[in-house]
Amino acid sequence: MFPANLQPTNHLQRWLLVAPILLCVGLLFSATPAPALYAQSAPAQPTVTETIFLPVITAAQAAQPCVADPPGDADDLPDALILCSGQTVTGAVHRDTDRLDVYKIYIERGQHIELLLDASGDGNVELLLSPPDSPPIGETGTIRVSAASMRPDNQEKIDYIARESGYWFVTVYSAVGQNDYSLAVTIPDEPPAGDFAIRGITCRNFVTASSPGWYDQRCRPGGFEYQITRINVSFTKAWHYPPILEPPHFALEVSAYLVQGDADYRLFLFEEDNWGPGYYAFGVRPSDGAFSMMRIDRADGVDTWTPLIDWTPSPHIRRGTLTNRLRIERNGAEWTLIINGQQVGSVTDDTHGGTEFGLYTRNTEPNSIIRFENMQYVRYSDTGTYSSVAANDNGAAEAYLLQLE
Ligand SMILES: [Ca+2]
Ligand SMILES: [Ca+2]
Repeated sequence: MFPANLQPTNHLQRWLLVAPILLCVGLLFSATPAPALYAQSAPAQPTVTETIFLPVITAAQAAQPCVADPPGDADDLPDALILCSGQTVTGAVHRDTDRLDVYKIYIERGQHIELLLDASGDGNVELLLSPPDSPPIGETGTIRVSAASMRPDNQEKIDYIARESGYWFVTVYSAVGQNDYSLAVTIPDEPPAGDFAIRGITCRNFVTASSPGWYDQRCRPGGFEYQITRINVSFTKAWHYPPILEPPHFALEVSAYLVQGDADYRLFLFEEDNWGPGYYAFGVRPSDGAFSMMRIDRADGVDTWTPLIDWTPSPHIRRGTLTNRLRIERNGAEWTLIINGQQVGSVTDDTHGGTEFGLYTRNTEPNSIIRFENMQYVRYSDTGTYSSVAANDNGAAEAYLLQLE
């Protein structure tokens, strides 16, 4: 069922490496006389202390070659074609005659994956990422999805951290019409973080609210995107509930894009409640490709904005309505700021602590629409409270069932 280069072979390779070690250990123990546990009168056996160095072979050293499948046409998950990092594949999907092309790629738990889909045609193509144990789409027409890019145009982008190791499925889906596409896949050549928990954040944990003439904010159908419509020129702070950040060491990621108008989009982090002593805001201004990191201190109801990094252009920011991925990593007072996988800055500041975060946007044109999607929270295991978080938050349950229409 599986080609020779699939993960079971990798498991086999690891066992071939580990088995001799276990055999040596087993022989060592079998050669040791049984301890006289109950022979109280027996003299104690002399203890021979000898240090034995066993070779340590880690999985990371057993590099697995990735061999891509030849070009083809797969329409469901069991037939998915293997992709490798660095590869770009081309294809075509049509709403009526061939609406799905399905690929898969091996990702280690904790690795990032970046998928870029660029399509042309008269339709609308979407990009979906499904976890390793996803069932076939089959007759149901539903697919399990952990991350999705469903923009109104054909410039789809997914950045995601794998919650588990395995073959993740990448589906190109024509929602409308005929689309020729190219799909580029990149797994950055960086080791996964040591010990961490990952939690997908559903947009349903953000407030649904509307005020005529001012704003409208809500989760979009499908559950993947949170949309803020800024009707007049002002700003919106939408905060996640319940509080989930666990200082001191965590990271928060979100993808965002402008649908229309002109606005920035940011992550903001704060303590206590939104109207407490202050907060931080890290974000992108897509009109001119700039980012900033601000600290906002509140006293007597007045906010004072202090730029830790003032608006700075970055070549890593995609402009206009294209999707950008924001990542903020905080370890105590140390902050690392990353956009589209590239570090753009770092600051040191611990004026404000906090366990809460939200999404922020400030528009300069009326009727601006901003969408946030594929939010992830990473908790690093710097404290003993980690393990229970990991057990709860790495399950495949954090995927949505999407009905393909
Ligand atoms: Ca197909
Ligand atoms: Ca689209």
